[in-house]
Amino acid sequence: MSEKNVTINWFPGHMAKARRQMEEQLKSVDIVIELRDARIPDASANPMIGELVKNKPVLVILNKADLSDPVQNQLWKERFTHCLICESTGKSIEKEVVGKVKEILKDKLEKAKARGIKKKVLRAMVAGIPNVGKSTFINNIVKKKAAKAENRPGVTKSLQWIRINEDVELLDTPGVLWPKFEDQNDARLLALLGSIKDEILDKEDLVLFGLEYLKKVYPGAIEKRYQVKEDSEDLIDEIGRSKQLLEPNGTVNRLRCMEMILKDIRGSKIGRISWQHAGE
Ligand SMILES: Nc1nc2c(ncn2[C@@H]2O[C@H](COP(=O)(O)OP(=O)(O)O)[C@@H](O)[C@H]2O)c(=O)[nH]1
Ligand SMILES: [Mg+2]
Repeated sequence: MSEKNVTINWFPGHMAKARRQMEEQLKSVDIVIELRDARIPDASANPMIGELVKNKPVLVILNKADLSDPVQNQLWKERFTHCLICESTGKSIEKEVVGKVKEILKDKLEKAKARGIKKKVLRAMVAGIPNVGKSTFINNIVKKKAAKAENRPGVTKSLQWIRINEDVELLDTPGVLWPKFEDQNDARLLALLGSIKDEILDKEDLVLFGLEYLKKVYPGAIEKRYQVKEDSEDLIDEIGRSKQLLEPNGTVNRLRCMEMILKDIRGSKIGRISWQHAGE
C-alpha cells in the first residue's frame, strides 16, 4: 500500500477529488487525526485542512518523532490544542491514542449519556499528506483487529470502520491530502525529506540548503558524520573526498555524494534534526 506515485500527481482535479472525499468522510466522524511529520510540522500540513475540517476537533500527531529533535518535539506539541508525539514504527501507540481521543471527546460522550444513549461509539479518521505515515499509524493501532465491513442503514455505505476498542472506531482508509507545494520553502523541505519528488528541484540546491541549515542550526553534526571541516568552501567536495566517492580520475563524484547526503538526511543519519523549529 503506497501512495508514492500520488505525490507527483496533484493536479487540480486530484485535489478537488481528495477534497470531496474528505468532506464526505467528515460527515461521519467525530474527530480528525491529522498526521504531520515531526521534522517539519508546518510544511507537512495540508494547506486547507482547517477549512476542510471546520469545527470538528483535530488531534495532531507529530509522527516520525524518532527522527526529529526531541527538544523541538516538546516545543511543537505545546503549539497545538490537541497533540501527541508518535513513532508509528515503534511500540504500540493504541492506548495513548484511544485515551487521547476519549479525553478530547469527553463532553460529547457525556452528552450522549445524558440523552440516554448507552453506548456512544466515537469515530475517528486519519488524514495527512502522502508519506507522512498514515498506513503505518493505522497498522500500529489496529494490529490484527479485522477490518469490519458494515452497511448500517443511513450511514455512508462505502466507508469501512475498524473497532479499536469498545468506545472508538477508526476509518480503515486514511484521507490522503495534497502537500504544500506552492510555497517554495515548504516545497523544499518536503523534497529534502522525500515527501515530494525531488526531481522538481535542483539536487545541488537542495543539498546545499540542507548543509547550510545543519551548519547553522546543528553545528558539529556534519563534522561528526563525515569527518570534515564545516567551514570548507566546497562542502560537497570535502564530504565526497572523506567518503571516497571518487571518479577514476580522482575527482569527486558529486552526484553520488549528493545522493548519499540526501539519503543520510532522510534517514536521520546525521542526527535527530528538526528542519522547522517552533517559534520561527
Ligand atoms: N522512522 C519512522 N518512520 C516511519 C514512521 N511512520 C512511518 N514511517 C515510514 O514512513 C514511510 C511512509 O509510511 P506510510 O505509512 O506508507 O505513509 P502514508 O503514505 O502516509 O500511508 C514508510 O517507510 C514508513 O516505514 C515513524 O514513526 N518513524
Ligand atoms: Mg498509505
